[in-house]
Amino acid sequence: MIYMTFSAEAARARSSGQPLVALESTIITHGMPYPQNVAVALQVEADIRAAGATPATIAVIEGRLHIGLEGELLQTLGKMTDVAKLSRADLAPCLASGGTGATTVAATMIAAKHAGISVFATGGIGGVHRGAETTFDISADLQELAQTPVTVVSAGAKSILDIGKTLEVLETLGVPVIVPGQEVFPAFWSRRSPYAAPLRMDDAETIARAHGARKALGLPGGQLVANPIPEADEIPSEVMAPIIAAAQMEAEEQGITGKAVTPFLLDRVFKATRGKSLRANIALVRNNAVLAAQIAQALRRVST
Ligand code: PSU
Ligand code: MN
Repeated sequence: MIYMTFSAEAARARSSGQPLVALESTIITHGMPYPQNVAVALQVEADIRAAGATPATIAVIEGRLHIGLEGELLQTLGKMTDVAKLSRADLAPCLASGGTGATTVAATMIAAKHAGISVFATGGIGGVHRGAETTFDISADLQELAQTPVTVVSAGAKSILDIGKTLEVLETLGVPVIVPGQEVFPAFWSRRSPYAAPLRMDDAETIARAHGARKALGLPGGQLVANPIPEADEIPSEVMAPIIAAAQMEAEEQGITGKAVTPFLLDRVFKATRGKSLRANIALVRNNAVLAAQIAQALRRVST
């Protein structure tokens, strides 16, 4: 038995068939420092409302799966320093043991599906880490995209990952990777990576129709939308490359493994750029929230 708690606005949207957009909580607890994390989470929720949809930030609090964090919950979560990071493997055990944790892309997709939400906005997804040929470090996010029918709007993948290998795995898993407005796959802080966009779709309507067509074909899994960061907020990849390389080296030297790798790298990069990367991160998440709200609305139009 899973105890789900909907925020009042999420419950209202659900019962009246209004478009909902899911948001993850690992980006709050492990992706950005306090207090900016809470401010950004609230801002992104406001952006979704302004764009005509209802936000639902997802987390597990004391054994309950929360779809929408109300009142002080977001603040409390954002302040916690050793909160668990829940991916696919961790979600059920955390619920069963009455624990508290933040959901990754994979776990947020599972929760969103469970709550009847088809669209989810975030910053970056997990993927194939550099050196995965020896570490085998491949995020469960990729498998989830292959199995769970949620369209995830990201800004591509950070170059803490091996973007080429990440795209190869997504192709093997049969996940549609859609880039709006350009022929090149974006690299999170920068609009361009060296890799071509597997698919290009320039409007929310088409992305929503593709989501529906996949379902109609009886195919499991979702879609990954890789939305380029707005031009004004971009950081050139030459600036980020040495910082990422240094962070990577440090992770190796300190023997960081498993689920600690991504948070470790993100933290090092934020510190090394003195907040510049945080500003870019905020801009791209807000940009993704607006596109996700448009897709959620389009989904409602194309499926009725
Ligand atoms: N990449 C980012 N920012 C993030 C994450 C990844 O650029 O905040 C978080 C997301 O929650 C993602 C998770 O689902 O890290 C992936 O972790 P792992 O690599 O351990 O699967
Ligand atoms: Mn990993």
